[in-house]
Amino acid sequence: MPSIFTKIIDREIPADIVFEDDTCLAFRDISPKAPTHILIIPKREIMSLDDLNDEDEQTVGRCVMVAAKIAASEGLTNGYRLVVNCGNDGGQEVPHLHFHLLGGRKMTWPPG
Ligand code: DGP
Repeated sequence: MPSIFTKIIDREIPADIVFEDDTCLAFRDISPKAPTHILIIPKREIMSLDDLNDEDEQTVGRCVMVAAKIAASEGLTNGYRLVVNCGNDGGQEVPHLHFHLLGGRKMTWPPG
């Protein structure tokens, strides 16, 4: 199902894109929660972790690899956090699977 992220993939709305390949797109979060806050999304319209099927394994793996590469290119040598919110209790607002790459400050645990 198309969401606002489909519009970003299709360049119908602007975003600060930091990486793109055939599988993934990465862009800066519009409301950053850390000095570096980048969203990595699959181009395929997968609503959430709960909607993955076996064919998505490589896609999800690619997104995680891309997140680690971006963390390096953003200079997050002191560590970072990769987060996926899933469903209501998980705090997911946009119904298109996305990985939050957060860095540039010390993270707290447990998350709120
Ligand atoms: P989540 O709560 O996990 O669904 O996070 C959705 C994130 O998406 C949230 O941190 C804000 C971000 N976001 C929502 N709309 C836009 C947008 O139009 N552009 C960008 N760059 N980020 C967006």
